Amino acid sequence: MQTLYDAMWRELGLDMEAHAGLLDFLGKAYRDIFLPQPNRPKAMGYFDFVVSEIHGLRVKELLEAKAAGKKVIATFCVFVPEEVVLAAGGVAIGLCGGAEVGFDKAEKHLPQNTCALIKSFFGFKLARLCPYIEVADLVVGETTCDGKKKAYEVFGELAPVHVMELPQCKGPADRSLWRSELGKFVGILEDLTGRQITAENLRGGIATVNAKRAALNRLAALRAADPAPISGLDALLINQISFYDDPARFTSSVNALCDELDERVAAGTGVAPKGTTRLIVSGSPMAIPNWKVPLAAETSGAVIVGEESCVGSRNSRDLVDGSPEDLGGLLDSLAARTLKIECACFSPNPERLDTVQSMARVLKADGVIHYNLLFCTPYAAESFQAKKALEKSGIPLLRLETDYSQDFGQVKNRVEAFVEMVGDRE
Ligand code: BJ8
Repeated sequence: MQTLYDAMWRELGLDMEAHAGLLDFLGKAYRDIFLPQPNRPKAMGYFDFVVSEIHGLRVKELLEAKAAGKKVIATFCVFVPEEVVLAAGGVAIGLCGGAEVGFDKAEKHLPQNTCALIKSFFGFKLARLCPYIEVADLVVGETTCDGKKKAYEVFGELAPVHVMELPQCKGPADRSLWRSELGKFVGILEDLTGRQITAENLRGGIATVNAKRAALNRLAALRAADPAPISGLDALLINQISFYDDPARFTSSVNALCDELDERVAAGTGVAPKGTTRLIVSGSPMAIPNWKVPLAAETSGAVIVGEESCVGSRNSRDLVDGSPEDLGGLLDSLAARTLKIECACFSPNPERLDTVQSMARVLKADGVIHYNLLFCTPYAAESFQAKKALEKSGIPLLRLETDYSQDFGQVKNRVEAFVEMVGDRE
């Protein structure tokens, strides 16, 4: 079937047949998973629309931005600061990486036992299925886990890549290394865009991204209510969309949704009855269309009320202090904020365990699903510490390891048993 965007996709060099198949699959999955949810907030209509245009309208907007002289910067990690991209007059987008596509091609460049997220972003590029990567002027990577840092070396042969060196610890020398990497990033973007980054335009970038984070935090806080005013599936979707939608439009849409949720909370209306088993998901990030775990939980009699994840609270919790007057001070603030992120790539990383426990308390969670992408060693290793720490506080934790394969049945069985066990304790 011919679509509005065929000419655009063809020009971007996508594999038209495979891409049509991917969009069909995605559209069907979305219709089956999201639309039948009971009592969805009306304001989810905006996000339904964004997903329906996932490779359409937003890509067209990016091409228009490029025609107007802007640069598109593609990222894969919350350590790459969108604020600096905005200050340079650019647009930041997260890349496709949540589906099992092109793995056969990716495995010609990467070991088979690489996590699905990494294989997916390679697969999308090699199978010519991601319009975002084709639009991007620069991919910015980071030295987080071993899988990613080695993958970027190879990815540099496929697209222009800049890698930021992220330290593995958070001592004074590590902080100064990261601060200098931010300074280097400023120079790279100035060269690419021809626009000088000043205190004024960086403060503007910080304000835009802070507003986006504040809206996401408002949404996160509303989920403490019982009954939960929004499903975990919808909340995860919103966090996923935050990586590629226009930031100002996204922020106002999240705030509009929160206005509706305020009313729901006041009226005691929710997506599941009061007293439904409440769970938090913690661990590796979930990129679109990775919806397996919340789907399993929310079709097993539980509701997800929080995500301790980079597609979740790790991305939004802390704001950047935009008060320093000069560029150096603002970059210091930015560096300080990013180094609060509790990625399992840091060693040691005890703050993450504190965060999971405090989220469980604040959101009144009955249990935690520790979600781990297969072959993601940093989060797999921390899952043992997380289990010990949470069980000490009386909160059960399920260690769940999966990938992007068709194992929904097994995942569902394990989650169902966990929900039943947690429910029996209440
Ligand atoms: S700050 S979590 S976004 S690195 S799942 S590729 S860790 S093997 S994505 Fe991440 Fe930044 Fe950290 Fe967040 Fe490696 Fe694990 Fe794969 Fe991962």
